[in-house]
Amino acid sequence: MASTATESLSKLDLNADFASSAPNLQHNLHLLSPQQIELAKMLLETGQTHLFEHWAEPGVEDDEKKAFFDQVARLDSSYPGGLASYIKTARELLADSKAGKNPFDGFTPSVPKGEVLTHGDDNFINFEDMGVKEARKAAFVLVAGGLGERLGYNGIKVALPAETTTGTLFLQNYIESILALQDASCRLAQDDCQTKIPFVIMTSDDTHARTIELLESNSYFGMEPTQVKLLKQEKVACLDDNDARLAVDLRNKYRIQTKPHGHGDVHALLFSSGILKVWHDAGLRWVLFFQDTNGLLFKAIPAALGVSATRQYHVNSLAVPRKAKEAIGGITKLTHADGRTMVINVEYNQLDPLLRATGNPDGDVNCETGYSPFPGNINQLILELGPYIDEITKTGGAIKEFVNPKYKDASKTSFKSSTRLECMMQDYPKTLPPSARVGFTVMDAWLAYAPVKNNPEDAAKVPKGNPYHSATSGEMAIYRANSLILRKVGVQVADPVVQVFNGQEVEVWPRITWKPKWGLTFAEIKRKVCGSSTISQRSTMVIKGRNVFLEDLSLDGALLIDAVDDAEVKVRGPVQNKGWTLENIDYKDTSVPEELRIRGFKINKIEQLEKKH
Ligand code: UGB
Repeated sequence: MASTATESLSKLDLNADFASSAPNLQHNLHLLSPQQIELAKMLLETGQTHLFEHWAEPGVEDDEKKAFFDQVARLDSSYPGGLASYIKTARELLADSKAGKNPFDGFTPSVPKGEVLTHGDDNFINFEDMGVKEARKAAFVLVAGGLGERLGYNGIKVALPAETTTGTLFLQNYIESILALQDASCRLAQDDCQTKIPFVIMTSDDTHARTIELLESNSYFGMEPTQVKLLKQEKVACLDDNDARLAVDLRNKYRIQTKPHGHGDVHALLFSSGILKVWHDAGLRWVLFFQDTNGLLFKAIPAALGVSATRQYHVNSLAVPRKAKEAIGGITKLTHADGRTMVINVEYNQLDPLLRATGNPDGDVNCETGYSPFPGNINQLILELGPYIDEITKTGGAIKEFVNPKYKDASKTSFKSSTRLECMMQDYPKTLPPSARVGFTVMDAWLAYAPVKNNPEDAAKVPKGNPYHSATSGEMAIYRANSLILRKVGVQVADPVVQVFNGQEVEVWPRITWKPKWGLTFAEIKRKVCGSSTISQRSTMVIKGRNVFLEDLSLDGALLIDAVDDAEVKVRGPVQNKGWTLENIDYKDTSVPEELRIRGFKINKIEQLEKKH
């Protein structure tokens, strides 16, 4: 025993020279495991000596020293290429940023051509039909690691109600929509289809535990727990200066400050989890990525998936007409002076400078249509699994990163606060070869996009005519979309009234909601509505069954229809009652729960007709 200890101590002495630049580390080396010593070497070689400046003598705070290396090991293993590669890339990107280098240098932007869909026409119906057929070969991936600082909500965003008429939560809506697609796709398949569509949720330390708790306390909203897999993203190290010196946590000198790396992490996580291969072996063909708070999303999914399958797109991004300066990226064709081209999202803060730098002195402005000529990226991506696996096997899922330091002054030598590298999932096509089939699909925003991102105060300041992207507008958009869809299938839905909630002027349509299994596609809704029905503006209608048929209904009040899947229910005749009303509340009124307060209204359930079957 004694001789082994002496041997290893003498080995350590021989090796300890590497730490001569960090005497405080050198004194503590005998506390470290061989793996930790390797990590220490890497830190010194990458110019991180300062991390050990505050280290105490052996015997003091030894547990903290070990915890420091646990953190370094985590940061190292969760980044493709390890921490050394992170620091190297950071130095390069910080140098480019200091030099004011434009990441799009040499590229000229132009408006790309994509598939533009019109809701409800034959083309749309055919794409939806194709999309539903393909859905049994799809897997869904929700990126939900973001805290939503712009929204300022204390809980996780997927736990917010998408609308408060039924109180359906975002996560619930997503799961019920995937299950409805699964059923519809299997029914079309006509074989003994037992497909369970896989659903991955990317979480982070900020959201992981609360996402599990939400799923478990709601029995996974009807999904089989084995269908759902959570992948947690790790944060990345913060950087203190242009030399990419890692930032020491001010609250604990044995920790490195960390911040989120962005939704681009999803690709590396899917790759390292091995799940893509499992999907491929199971015969899956598509991976659909989506974000945490878009209550309209699944109205767009069947048609978009149909476009991917028909056009054989390796990458298909969903887009909506974009208002200039709206905080969503613009899908742009970039042509390089050397002939290279790519169709890619240019993030909202980069589009304006890029346009100005390339001969468009007005920058990001609306054209004669009243919209930016660049379609707005809503960050819903459909990737074909085979080519996706081929690509990320090469890259390890690493996505091109960027850095956005806030400099103290024009010398760009120091930062106001530490920064870090970030990456975005929509930058995946940046490494693809020119032969890759990269396309996009544009749909109306009323149908496809109503995220909940802004807090009431910021939403109220959004320039007139631009979308609020608030809890208020997100909920109202669901009622508007459902009303417009019912109008298209022949229901006379009354015009909306304009009301102001939390300082935002919104159209209030009848509060019409349905479960995804009732109306997944336009054709299905059309099949379930016949005769001549009317719905007044002050009405509320909730459809919970699958086989509910509206026939000559005249609704002026609140009607709730709940039916088991097998029951065929016909809803007819006049229904009139006092109904449900909207009552204004102020977002500052803390006596009201936060998830209601951020909308600026609550629903008073005065009188309703309930039909249960
Ligand atoms: N997210 C993570 O899972 N992890 C992270 O580290 C960060 C975020 P934001 P953002 O469609 O509306 C995006 O913050 O990044 C999740 C596109 O980049 O809501 O400002 C997070 O939980 C932009 O091009 O959005 O902007 C959430 O689900 C535009 O398309 C998602 O990532 C815009 O979204 C997005 O995070 C949009």
